[in-house]
This record gives sequence, C-alpha cells and structure tokens, in this order.
Amino acid sequence: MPNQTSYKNIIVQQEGKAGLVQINRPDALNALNSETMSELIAALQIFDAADDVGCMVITGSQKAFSAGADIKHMANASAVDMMNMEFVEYWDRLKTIRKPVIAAVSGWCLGGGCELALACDMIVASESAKFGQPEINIGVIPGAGGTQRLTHAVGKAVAMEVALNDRRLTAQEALNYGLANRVAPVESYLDEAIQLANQISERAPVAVQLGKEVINQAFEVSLTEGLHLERRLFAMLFSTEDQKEGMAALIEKRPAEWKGR
Ligand code: DAK
Repeated sequence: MPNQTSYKNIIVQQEGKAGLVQINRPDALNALNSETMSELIAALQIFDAADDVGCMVITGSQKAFSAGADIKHMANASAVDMMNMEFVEYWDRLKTIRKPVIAAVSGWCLGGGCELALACDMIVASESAKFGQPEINIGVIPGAGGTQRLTHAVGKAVAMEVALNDRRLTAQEALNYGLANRVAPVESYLDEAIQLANQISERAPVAVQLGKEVINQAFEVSLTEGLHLERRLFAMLFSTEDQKEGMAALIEKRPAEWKGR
C-alpha cells in the first residue's frame, strides 16, 4: 500500500483488492502537472507490485476526472521545451503497469485528462462524464496520445470532430462508441469501478496480466503477430499452477483457489 504522506496531489487507498488513486487538485479541476503525473505513476507502480492488489482504479472528483494538462505551466513554453518535457512520458509509463487499470470518470475529462483515461485499460463513466480534446481552442492538437488512442477507440470520423471542432462526447456516446465499458449514476460510478476492480482481482492473476498484455498488443502489432503472441501466451499458461487448479476445479465442480503462479 503506497504511503499517503509522500503525495501532495493524489489520495491513495485500498478498497479490498482494488488500489484506488484519486487525483486531488480541486482548485484546478484536477489539471495534470508533472508532479501529479509522477505521483500517480509511483502509486500505481507500488500497487502493481503488491500481492494483495489485483487491479487499480484512477479517478478524480464527481465534477472533474481531469480538465487536462495544466495550461498555466505550458503557456510560455518553446517548441524545444515541449519536445524535451518529461511530462508526456508519464503516459508511456502507464503502459508498463502489468495489472489492469480502470479509469472511473465523472464530469470533465478533457485534453490530457481524456488521454489519461484512454491510456487506461477500461473506463467506467458517470452519467455526467464529458469526454473531449479541446486543444484546438488553444491553438494546438492532442499531444499525449489523443489522436491515436481516441481514433482507435471511436473511429476516424468521430475523432476528427472531437479533435478539430471540440466536439464533446457524453457518457452515453462514449458507451455507444466503445470508449467506455459502462455508464453509472454519479452517486455510484466509483463504487461500480471499484467493484469491477475487485471482481477482476478474484480472477487467475497471471492470466489477467497476460490477457491485458495481449489485448493491448492488438493496437500495436499486425493481426498475424498478435495471433502468434496470443498462441504463445496461451500455451505458456499451461506451465502455471493456476491452469492446473482452474481446470481441476471445473471438473471437480468446486471454486478454484488461485495462487498467482
Ligand atoms: N489547466 C490549468 N487550470 C485549469 C485547467 C487546465 N487545463 N482547466 C481549468 N483550470 C482552472 C481554471 O483556470 C480555474 O482556476 P481559477 O481561475 O479559479 O484559479 C479553475 O480550474 C476552474 O475552472 P473554470 O472556472 O474555467 O471552470 P468552469 O466550470 O467555468 O469551466 C472547463 C470548466 C473545463 C470547461 C474550463 O475550465 C476549461 O475549458 N478548461 C480548459 C480545458 C482544456 O483546454 N484542456 C486541455 C488542456 S491542453 C504534451 C502533451 C499533451 C499535453 C501537454 C503536453 N507534451 C507532448 C509535452 C496536453 C495538453 C492539454 O491537455
């Protein structure tokens, strides 16, 4: 369990087997700066290494998951500053987390905040969630994965409108386009995300980890390479105790007891 005293911009807690990281910059609608992103990744890495956590949830407040990168820290930057900024690398570091990460999104989910949700493995949205890439309003384009991950998620036509004309997607639209996994009332979306994280935490841990890895590879490699990787990982799971236990338990009509090895 991460030590809360080491963080200024996030709140961490464990809910059962779910590791919860809450962005906590209410005065700036949870705008993301380097310090916040660094804390967020550090907390996820600690949960990733913890045996009693199987899945993580990133959330903000009911009003804002995050309004994006902190514009006040970027306004006067040069192109070279932007190129050399470590900031955007935090989105890449999210990819190194092995356990699944769920974004529990309510209210504003804009710019870098939307890109943070897109870099997670699943999204549970509240009915008030508003997804958008409004960078066009400040003379730029999405820079932390929005043009790529949003297009993969919702398709070219919708992504063009979102990025070029600041179209905001409602929670229901996000669900219809396959961006969000589910939509829940504002009062219960976070509980629902935590419940989903706890359910996944009860599954065979090595299979969960490899399943996440190979599904995410579907966006990186060709179909042939992806299918090849899937077959190798499928076969590899037959070297785990959990595969023997899972199949024995099914045959013996009893619940499986996972060991994570
Ligand atoms: N950054 C900093 N502060 C923000 C902020 C942001 N993105 N969004 C809101 N705030 C602050 C406001 O300045 C205000 O602070 P005070 O004036 O009270 O001190 C406070 O939060 C409340 O905001 P509002 O008064 O504006 O609240 P409203 O409810 O009226 O409006 C809003 C909510 C979300 C519609 C509005 O705040 C808004 O439009 N915010 C900006 C949204 C935005 O444009 N987001 C995109 C940011 S650009 C990079 C790659 C990627 C990126 C950066 C670098 N590299 C490759 C290096 C990412 C860029 C972005 O995300």
